Amino acid sequence: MQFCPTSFALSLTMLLLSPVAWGTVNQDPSSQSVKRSIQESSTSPTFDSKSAFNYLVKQTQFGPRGPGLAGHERCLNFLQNELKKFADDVQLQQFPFTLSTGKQVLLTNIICAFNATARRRIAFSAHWDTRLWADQDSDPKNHKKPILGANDGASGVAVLLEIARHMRLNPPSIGVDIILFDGEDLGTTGRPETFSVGAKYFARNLPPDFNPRFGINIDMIGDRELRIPREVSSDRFAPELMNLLFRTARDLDIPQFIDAPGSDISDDHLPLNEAGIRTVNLIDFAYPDASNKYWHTLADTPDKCSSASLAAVGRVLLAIIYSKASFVQ
Ligand code: 1BN
Ligand code: ZN
Repeated sequence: MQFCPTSFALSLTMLLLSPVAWGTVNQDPSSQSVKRSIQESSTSPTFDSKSAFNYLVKQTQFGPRGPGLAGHERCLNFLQNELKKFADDVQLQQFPFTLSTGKQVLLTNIICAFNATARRRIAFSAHWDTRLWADQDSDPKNHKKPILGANDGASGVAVLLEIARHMRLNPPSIGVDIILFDGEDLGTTGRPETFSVGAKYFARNLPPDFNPRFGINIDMIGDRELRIPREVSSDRFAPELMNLLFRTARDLDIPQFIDAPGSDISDDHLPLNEAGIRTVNLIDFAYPDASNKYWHTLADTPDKCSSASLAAVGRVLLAIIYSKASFVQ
């Protein structure tokens, strides 16, 4: 065999970049700029932000998607059909729940596997339901009306649908589980423990063999004025994963990730951590700014969101799937 200096250099670079074995290397070499540029030019996939934003708009076109509403049932059908095009396996986890109003509803978590036979797996999640009550709206007449949830509901799902579509076209070498939780937003304001009904049910009824190395939950990441700080409880549960996410964003020049502490938010990552799956939450809980004036109001509509914001998160998650996941011990 002839000696080829170019392929020798490439092999050496690959050897330097690849973790020796899964889980044994936790040093992300991305601070070394030469390696980084080689790595990203060869492996950093592109995230289709227009397609993602279409997914956001599509969900809102079903109307409010709170449990018991027509939009909830129609959106569930859409999500199931769309994910079946992309995933190896799609399962529904259904269970009854009684709302604070006394009404009985059926909740559905959607659980999908990509590269289903891979042993090394990671998980992504988002909630697909929207709040039944706009109880933070400035007009009290709206407090019992359901919200459209362009940001609070559709944004996280839009990014994960686009990632699912991407994985169909570019099969990852690791396994990826995507869970879309129902019933995240049924809680009573001021009682955070009453939220995340679907994620709690999932955590108490984990599918057999569900064992990802870590999880990343995304929520309220569509805000046009996106700023994602480090959610406080996530830094307690999985500081190395948080470091990797924020370092990846910095290396990719994604300014929407703010490497500074944010708030402590009760969200769907908490039940997963309680079930032993270390999971972080990427959330911008300042919609559109510190006033949070669009949160749980009728103003949570697509015009308050942007494709660039979805892409900021989508690009980081794709980098995790295709080149960075193995750096988490
Ligand atoms: C996030 C989006 N959450 C609800 N909609 C979680 C949450 C619960 C945030 C209680 C603050 C308080
Ligand atoms: Zn909400």
